[in-house]
Amino acid sequence: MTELKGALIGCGFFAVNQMHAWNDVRGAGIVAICDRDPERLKVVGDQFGIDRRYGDAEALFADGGFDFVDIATTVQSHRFLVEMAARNKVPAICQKPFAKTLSDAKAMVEACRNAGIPLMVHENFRWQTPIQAVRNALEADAIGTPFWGRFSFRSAYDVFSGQPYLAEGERFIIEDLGIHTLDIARYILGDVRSLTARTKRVNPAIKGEDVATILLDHENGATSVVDVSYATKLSREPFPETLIELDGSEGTIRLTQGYCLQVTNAKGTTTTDVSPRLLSWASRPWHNIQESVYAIQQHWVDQLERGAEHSTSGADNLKTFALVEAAYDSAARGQTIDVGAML
Ligand code: NAD
Ligand code: 89V
Repeated sequence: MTELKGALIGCGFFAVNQMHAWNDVRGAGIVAICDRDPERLKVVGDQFGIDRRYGDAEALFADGGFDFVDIATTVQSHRFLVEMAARNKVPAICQKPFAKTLSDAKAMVEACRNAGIPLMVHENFRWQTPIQAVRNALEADAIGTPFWGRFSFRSAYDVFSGQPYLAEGERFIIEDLGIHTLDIARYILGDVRSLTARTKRVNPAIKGEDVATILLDHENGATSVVDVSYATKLSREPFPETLIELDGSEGTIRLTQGYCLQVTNAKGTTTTDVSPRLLSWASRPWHNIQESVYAIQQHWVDQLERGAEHSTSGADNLKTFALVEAAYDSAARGQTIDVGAML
């Protein structure tokens, strides 16, 4: 198999995971990197032995010599860089949050569609081993038709030391973390018709909201709650686990802390350890996220080879991003939002 050549733009905190994962992925490798911060360019270039280094994305594209671009910058530059990839007809992966606004996200999908290039959003949480296990149990018809769900991420983990920008934005937990939880809710229970949200800021040292509770009406008639918090001090810190409860016509699924999956139905209850693997370069407690980075990047290569759409394509992610915008809108206006009308 010919190895696909990739270029990575943005060599910050999270990109290091992406670079490790590219080393492990079958069928692709990174040949060039770009960051406007020379220090980050040097740190990542030296760590991963990449000689082709650029301080400017235009110069990177002008030199070319790669089959895809992996955009790992923060959200402010996503539209600009995805549109640059489209102009250069280079398939692109873009980190979450996909864009600042839904209209930007729609324009990015349109630009890539017009250019005829694949676009995948690096929405990796659905690729976590425990989330895949829940989806597999549902697909195996373990609990019949699900009618209710809860997708919960409650923590007091200090995310601000690694990602200081998270303390500075007007928007915080829904845009950064809830976006993953909302995507998991869609992945498990299907698309959403309408949504109602409430938010709070508990930590006085940050600008945005750090608590959100979101009620989702799914198109298939199921109801779910997405609840996320970075202000929840527990005896055993669960970061970065998403806990899931699903009730179905024939049984229940519970994904509890410690990566424990419990399925109850007429046959009884089975309990399975669905812990993620600790990859050679990973470290606890991040290993759950790190393994999913590897999984989504392998999926990128596999789908390119098959010529098939990616699970978290730009078009798919519009439906998750709409939930983010709807949640902020609902919390601000105290109203239920018709999500279908936004798409
Ligand atoms: P960061 O600030 O540490 O790194 C971003 C890097 O991009 C910086 O080094 C910056 O100099 C560079 N950059 C910004 N604009 C650029 C441009 N136009 N051209 C070249 N370089 C540019 O941020 P981070 O914490 O690594 O986060 C990056 C993205 O990853 C964010 O969107 C964040 O939400 C996302 N993220 C995703 C996950 C996940 O699990 N999917 C986890 C953490 C962060
Ligand atoms: O996954 C993320 O997007 C991260 C974190 C887990 C810290 O919220 O920003």
